[in-house]
Amino acid sequence: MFLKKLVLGSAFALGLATAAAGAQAEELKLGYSLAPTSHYGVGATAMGEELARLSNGKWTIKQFPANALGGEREMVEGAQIGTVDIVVTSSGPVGNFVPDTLITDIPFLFKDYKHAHAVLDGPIGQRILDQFPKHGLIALAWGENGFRNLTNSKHPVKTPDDAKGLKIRTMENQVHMTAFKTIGVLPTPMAFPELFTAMQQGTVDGQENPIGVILSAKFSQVQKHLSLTQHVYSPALIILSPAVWNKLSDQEKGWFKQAAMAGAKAMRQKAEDDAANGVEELRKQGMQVVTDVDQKAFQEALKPAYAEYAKKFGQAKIDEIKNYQY
Ligand code: EAX
Repeated sequence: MFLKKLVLGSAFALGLATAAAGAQAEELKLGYSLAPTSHYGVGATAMGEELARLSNGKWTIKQFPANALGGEREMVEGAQIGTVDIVVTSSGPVGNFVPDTLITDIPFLFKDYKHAHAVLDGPIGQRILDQFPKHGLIALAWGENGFRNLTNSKHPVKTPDDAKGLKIRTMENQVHMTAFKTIGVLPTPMAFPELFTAMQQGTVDGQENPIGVILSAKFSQVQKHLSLTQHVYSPALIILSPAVWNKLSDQEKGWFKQAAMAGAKAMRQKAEDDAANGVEELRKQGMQVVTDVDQKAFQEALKPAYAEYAKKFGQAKIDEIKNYQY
C-alpha cells in the first residue's frame, strides 16, 4: 500500500511531463558501481533522457550510483528477481550468469576500441546478447568500461616478472583469474565495493581497472604505482530486468533498446575521454606511471592461459573475434 502511494506520489510530481502521454509515469531503478560523474553515470543519464523522450515521459530513470544497490553481482541478481530494473555493469561478474560473455574477457583479445565496438555491435556481440533471456536477464546493449591497467602499492611494474608475487584483486571472473594465476600473480577475487578498504588495509597489494574507474574510485589515495598494461578490454553491459521487459509492447521494447544504445554511446565517449586525459590527472594526484609496459612479454607469459581458453571456448571462436574485419 505504502509503496503504491509512493509511486502515485512521484507520478503526481511528474504529472506535467506525463500529462501529454496520458499515462502514469514509471520510475525505473538503475544501479551502477561508480560515481555519477563516471562513464556509467554519463551513460545512465543519456539513457534516461532518451527513454523519457521516446516514451513521452512514461518512463523515467532514477540512478543509484556507487553500489547503493549492492555490488555488480548483487545488482545482476536483483535484475533477475526484479528488485532492480536496470544495471550498468562491467562484464566482470556477468559470466557467472551468462557464460557466453566470458569469451570477451580474454586478455589482449581486442586490439583497440574500434575493434571491440565492431565485434560487440555486430553479429558476434548480438549472438551473446541473445543468450541472456534463457538466463533470466535482458541485455539491451554493450556499453564500455575500457582497457584495464594494473595499479599496486609496492613497486613499478613493467614486465610480468615485476608483477610476480603481488596480491592483486581481480573481478569475480574465471577468465581473468586464470590469466593472473598464469603470470604468477596471486589473484584475489573480490567484489568492487570492498576493494578500496582492502587496498587501504593492505589485504591486497593492487588491482586493475580502466583509467576512468581508477579516477572515479579515487584509487590514487591508496595506490602509488600505475602501469599502462591495457591487458584486457573490459566491456560493460546495460541489463534490464525481465520483470520490466515482459510488460512492454514491441514498440516500447524498441524505445528501451534505442535509449540503451544512446546510453552506451555516451558511456563509450566518456570512458575514452577519461582514458585519454585521466593519466595526467592521476600523476597530479601522486601516482607514478609506467608507460613503457612490455606488453609482448605479458602476452608471452599468458601462453598457458591461452591454451586453456582455446579448450574452453574453441580456438575458432576466439579467432573469429581476433580476425574480425572492421
Ligand atoms: O565496473 O569490479 C570492477 O573492477 C569493475 O571494473 C568496476 O566495478 C567498474
